[in-house]
Amino acid sequence: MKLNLNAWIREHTFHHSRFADLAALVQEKERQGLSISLCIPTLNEEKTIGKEVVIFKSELMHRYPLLDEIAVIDSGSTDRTREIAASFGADVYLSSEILPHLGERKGKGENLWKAIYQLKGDIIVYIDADIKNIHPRFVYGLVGPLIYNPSLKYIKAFYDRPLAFSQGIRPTGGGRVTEILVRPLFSLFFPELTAIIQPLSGEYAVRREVLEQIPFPIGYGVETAHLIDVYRIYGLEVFGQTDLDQRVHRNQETRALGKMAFGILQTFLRRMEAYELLTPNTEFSTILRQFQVKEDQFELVEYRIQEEERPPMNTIEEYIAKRPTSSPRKKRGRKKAGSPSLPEDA
Ligand SMILES: Nc1nc2c(ncn2[C@@H]2O[C@H](COP(=O)(O)OP(=O)(O)O)[C@@H](O)[C@H]2O)c(=O)[nH]1
Ligand SMILES: [Mg+2]
Repeated sequence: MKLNLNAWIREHTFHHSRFADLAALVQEKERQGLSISLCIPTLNEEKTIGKEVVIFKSELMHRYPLLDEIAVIDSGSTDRTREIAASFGADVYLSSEILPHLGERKGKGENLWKAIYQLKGDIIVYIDADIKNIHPRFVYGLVGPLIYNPSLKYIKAFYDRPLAFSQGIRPTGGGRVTEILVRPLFSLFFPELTAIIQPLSGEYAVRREVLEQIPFPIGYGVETAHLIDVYRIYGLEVFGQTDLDQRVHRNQETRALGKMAFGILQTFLRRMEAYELLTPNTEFSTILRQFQVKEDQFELVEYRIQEEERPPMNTIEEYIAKRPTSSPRKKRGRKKAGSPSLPEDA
């Protein structure tokens, strides 16, 4: 399949500065009669939640009424997260108290799902609570494309545009789990989704009509599931992505990334099954798509990687003819040449 994603990337990739005229943004939002809710999922985020709430409330509610609602949905923090968020004026909910008869699940995705029920906005914007360099752009950069483009429905954040080094271009894109797991999987089975620079970013703005019709993994699979399911319903055209410059947040250690990858794989494999994407004769794509930065621009690069396989040597005629004969004792119980050489189940 010949796939050219560059036109999509040009038209659907924004920089937050395009939406920095907040008076104009609010005017257009009000003209359309849209309402917008912010959801911040939390678990023990007392260090960062206060500043997030203060900045969004003062800039995007009082000064420019872009947000109609600021909600913190908490997974049962044992620190002062809920108390601090409430003291700065957020609506604070315990995830377990929303739709309580459906039982309690632990994980970020659970809170994002409960937000659809609890919050009122036509658009919901999700922002992680552990961002250390918070700024109003995290919100207006994501809702801006939805306000100005009625055909867009799902806007993802990306960040950390890296610099081109003198010895070449530093390859970039997402974090480690994105580059090692999600991008190769998308390259194989959903090549168009490789146009999304950071598929696992925790910040996105979405229209309610989309959120209410897709399932939500409760843990780390939620972003991957969203991309696949929204893509299957609407195609790539409804997605957009916004460069939010730098984001500083907690860094996870490698073992935590393993847990994240494990959840993502479960989510992914379930979709492979549901969409019947893997059958005995599935042809794999051999193009891996990554991003690199060239002259300060993101550029999609393609690598053809074909992992061909050689058969077991004991199926090769020439090998069978010259194979050294082993000693009689060793020979007992051995399989005939040509039979599968993998160990059998015990
Ligand atoms: N890990 C985790 N995060 C949660 C949970 N509930 C809410 N969160 C919030 O989800 C957001 C993302 O979590 P984080 O650990 O930073 O994930 P990462 O940014 O993908 O590495 C943060 O705001 C957390 O406070 C939960 O049960 N587990
Ligand atoms: Mg984080």
